[in-house]
Amino acid sequence: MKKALITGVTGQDGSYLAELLLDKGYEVHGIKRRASLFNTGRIDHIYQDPHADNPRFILHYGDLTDTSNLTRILQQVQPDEVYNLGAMSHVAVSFESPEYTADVDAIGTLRLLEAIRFLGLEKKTRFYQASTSELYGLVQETPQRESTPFYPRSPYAVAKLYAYWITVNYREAYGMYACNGILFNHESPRRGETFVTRKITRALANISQGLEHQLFLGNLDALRDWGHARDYVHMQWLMLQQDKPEDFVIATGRQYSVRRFVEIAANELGIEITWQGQGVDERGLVASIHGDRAPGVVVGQPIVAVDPQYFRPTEVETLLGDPSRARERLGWEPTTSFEAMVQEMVAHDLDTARRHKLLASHGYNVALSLE
Ligand code: NDP
Ligand code: GDR
Repeated sequence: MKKALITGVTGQDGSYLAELLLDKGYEVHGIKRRASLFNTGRIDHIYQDPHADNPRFILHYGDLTDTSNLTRILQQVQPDEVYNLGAMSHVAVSFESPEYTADVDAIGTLRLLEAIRFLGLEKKTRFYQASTSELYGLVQETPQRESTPFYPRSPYAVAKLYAYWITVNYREAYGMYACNGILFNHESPRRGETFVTRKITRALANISQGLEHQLFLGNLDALRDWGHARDYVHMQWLMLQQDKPEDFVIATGRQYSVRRFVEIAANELGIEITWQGQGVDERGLVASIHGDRAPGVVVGQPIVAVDPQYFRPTEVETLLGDPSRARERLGWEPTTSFEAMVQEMVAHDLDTARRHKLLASHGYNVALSLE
């Protein structure tokens, strides 16, 4: 039985990857952080009783800032594969906490690689690094492919640049099977609530039920290549199953603006919006409501507004990936379309909003869960 260790197992990708590896018969170890509240909501459905005979899903407390902790876990688990998905992954927040971001995202990667080497596991343990399209930042070529030069535009992206190159360096210097997946944005109903897609689907679902009135966003014109996280974790696994380690761009090759994402998500809820104003005066006005999915919305009411607090000091305006190499060498195709992904996210958040509305109508306080 193969053993895998996942850092960031409690995150969006970690949860889908753990499911995938358990399905494939792996023994899966995950590193979770100690928090004052439970932070395992995304993996509770696959939890296994540690007292049972031979559990295949095992959680360890740990942190990417803690060398001795990482070394001890690696020594204990002796994994065949390590997936380094743990990170301070929010680009905007990285401007607020640049040093911590560097410690976790850059040096955390070095700590893992060095621990593998220190323990003499460099010929046994394969290593996947969660690299990112944010490396392209101020884009030098469109679409972006493996050979496109990097130009990071945030403390997050600069930290990830270090992680990218230290992974390449350990591969070349020590012959490790170590590779980078340069993944473009990928989303799902499990996406963190402060990333733009989930922020939109969650807020619009709440607005449709009259639980919220307005959604505040930053740059509506940013362009992204959005895929589904379930497809992308399959790719992470595939990258560690090849004869030799290589870096791959994983993307859909299609691009949409944040504004278009709002329109498509709203339309899913039976809301058609028209845009008025420009820049920070921009408002998304409700032009019409069709069907019965948005009983809480008043026609003509503005439901989207731009708030400059969500603008970034340096923005990544446009990202579009070219996944040809992954298609040719790994036979990979995304299975979920952009439209199906938005539908799935909206349906999930509408279901939650309806339950909150029901609870509120019976006197329960849903404020906490709407924060
Ligand atoms: P999430 O933010 O959903 O998950 C991040 C995970 O990292 C969480 O489990 C989090 O724990 C954990 N983590 C944060 N800080 C630490 C730390 N100091 N020590 C150990 N673990 C830590 O990210 P995603 O699942 O979306 O992304 C997975 C990886 O892929 C990240 O590295 C991200 O940067 C990268 N990536 C993501 C893309 C995307 O579009 N989703 C695209 C390209 C790259 P906790 O739950 O306790 O917060
Ligand atoms: P990104 O994702 O920065 O691409 O990083 P995010 O969803 O945060 O932003 C995408 C674009 O939307 C614009 N935007 C807003 N973003 C947020 N979060 N909130 C808003 O209100 C808002 N309004 C407009 C942003 O300016 C940006 O242009 C994600 C993360 O998962 C990274 O970890 C990963 O490496 C990259 O994707 C690929």
